Amino acid sequence: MFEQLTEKIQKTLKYLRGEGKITEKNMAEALKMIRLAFLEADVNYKVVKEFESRVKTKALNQEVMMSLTPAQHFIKIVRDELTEILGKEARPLSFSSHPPSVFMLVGLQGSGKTTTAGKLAKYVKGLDKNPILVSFDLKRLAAQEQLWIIAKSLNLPFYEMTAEMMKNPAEALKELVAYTRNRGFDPLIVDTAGRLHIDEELMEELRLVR
Ligand SMILES: Nc1nc2c(ncn2[C@@H]2O[C@H](COP(=O)(O)OP(=O)(O)OP(=O)(O)O)[C@@H](O)[C@H]2O)c(=O)[nH]1
Ligand SMILES: [Mg+2]
Repeated sequence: MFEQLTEKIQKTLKYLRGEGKITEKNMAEALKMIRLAFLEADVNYKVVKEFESRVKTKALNQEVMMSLTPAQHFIKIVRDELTEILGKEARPLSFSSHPPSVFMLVGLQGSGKTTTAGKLAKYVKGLDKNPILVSFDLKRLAAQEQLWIIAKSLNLPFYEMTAEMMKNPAEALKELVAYTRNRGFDPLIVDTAGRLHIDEELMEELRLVR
C-alpha cells in the first residue's frame, strides 16, 4: 500500500517539477492528485482535508509563487506536511511481557495483509524471535494455502487450522495462544480476511476474537 502511495506522490511531484512555475491551477491539480492517492490508500477523509488546507495556507503565506523556484518550494511544503502526518520517527514493534504477543493483520480487501504477515514474520525472525503464522481468513479457501506457501518459502512455522477450529474463531484463538505459549513461539501472527467496515458479520467475528 505504501509503495502505491509513494509512487503516486512521486508522480505528483514530478508533474510539478515539470511545470516549473506554480500557478493556482497546477497547485490545485497537484493537490487533487495527492488527495486521490491518499483516499485510495484509505487515509481518513478528515486527515486529507486538513493536509490540503495546511499545504495551501503555507504555500500562500510563504509567497511561494514569487520565489525563484516555486515548484521546489511547494514540494518542500508537501514533504514537510507528509512527514508530519506519517510520523517523524519509526516506532519499534512492542512485544508483550507475557508472551506470546499476538499480531493481527486487519484491513481492507486486497490491501496486503497476507503479504505483510509474511514480511512481519521474517522481520521478527531477524530480531531473534520465534514467530508462527496462522490464517483466520475463513472467507476464501485459498487463503490458508496462500499463507502456507509464504510460510514455507520463508521456512517459518505455519499453524494449520482444523475445520473444527474454523467454526469457532474466538475459541480457536484462545487455544492457539496456549499452543503458541507452550511451544515457545512468539509472536503469533494472525492473518484475517479482508473486510469493509460495513461488513457486519466479519466485524463481529473480529470483536469476538479480540
Ligand atoms: N506492489 C506491491 N504489491 C503488494 C504489496 N503487498 C501486497 N501486494 C500485492 O497485492 C495483492 C494483494 O496482497 P495480499 O497480501 O494477498 O492482500 P490481502 O490484504 O491479504 O488480501 P485479502 O486477503 O484478499 O483481503 C497481491 O497481489 C500482492 O502480491 C506491496 O507492498 N507492494
Ligand atoms: Mg489475505
